[in-house]
Amino acid sequence: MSKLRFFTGIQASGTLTLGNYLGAIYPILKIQDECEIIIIMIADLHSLTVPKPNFNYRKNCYEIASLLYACGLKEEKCKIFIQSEIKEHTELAWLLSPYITVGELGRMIQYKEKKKSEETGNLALLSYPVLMVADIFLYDADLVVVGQDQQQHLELAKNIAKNFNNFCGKELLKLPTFDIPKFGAKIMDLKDPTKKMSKSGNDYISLLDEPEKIVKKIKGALTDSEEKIYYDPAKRPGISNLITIYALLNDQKKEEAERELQNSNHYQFKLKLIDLLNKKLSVIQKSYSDYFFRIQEIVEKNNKHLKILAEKKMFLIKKELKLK
Ligand code: AQP
Repeated sequence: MSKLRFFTGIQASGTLTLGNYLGAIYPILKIQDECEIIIIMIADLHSLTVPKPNFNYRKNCYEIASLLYACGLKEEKCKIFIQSEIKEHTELAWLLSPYITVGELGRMIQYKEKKKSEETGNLALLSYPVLMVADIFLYDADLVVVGQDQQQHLELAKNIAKNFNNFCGKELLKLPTFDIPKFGAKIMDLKDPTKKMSKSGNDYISLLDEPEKIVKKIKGALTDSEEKIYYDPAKRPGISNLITIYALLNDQKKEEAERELQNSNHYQFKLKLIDLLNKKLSVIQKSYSDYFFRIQEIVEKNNKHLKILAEKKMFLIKKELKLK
């Protein structure tokens, strides 16, 4: 296989969770060696759609970047950068805005949901998918990986690219392969396993949680009254979520995990899971401290590297639109 240019993004909206790790970082680790370059954007601008008073976005970006490297992404290959440092993202979003209607944006499920919880649908909540589309096309990526809940935004990205390329009469925006990880793509909340585990929620596992916190959180995770351990997300969302986590951390298929756990009760299963999680997290946490110490320097170097690619792409686009 020829070497891929990979792109993905992570919002700067809090500390990374086990959901981010298993749903987003883990799949990247698996394909790391097949990629020529892995571009990971820390999306601080996207996080602004829901303003958080006193939240230190920049510190959070450095924390996330350190954690990503600590999870095993290789510094030489993986270029983690900060979105707001590269002005071409917002500039391209503006240039692409005429190729989508307000009606289409208003139909985005995420917008409708966030609008409900924020009461007022601000303009950024409505228009942020266009910024996401700009992020995607700025680096001519071959492969773009996003979470399950972004499916609808990918369709939007394809439409905008089609409209824009039609207008230009050439394929200026290169359509990448889009991928959404399947099994384990959605890790659920521990107390309410019908909801996604989120860093802005209350019941997540942080990659920086100490062992005692892990014990407390896993012991307190909602399960059900049936003792037997088996996977059935529709009827048994709690236990199925824990099986998913266990299987992914162990590099097993869920059937293998089920077989291994068939003679355990809930209590024994939870103890095994606590042990496994603490082992994984202690390795990540140790490496995190080393990275955090020098992350600013690494990220600044990456920002410069990506800025060159973004500028080249913008030059071509602006030339096509007779802005150059
Ligand atoms: N629970 C999850 N299970 C699997 N994958 C997840 N991801 C996030 N939560 C889970 C994946 O992590 C990547 C980065 O996500 P993000 O930070 O950009 O945004 P998000 O999906 O909105 O993540 P959060 O934690 O839920 O953030 P907040 O609370 O700020 O909205 C994506 O690939 C995502 O799918």
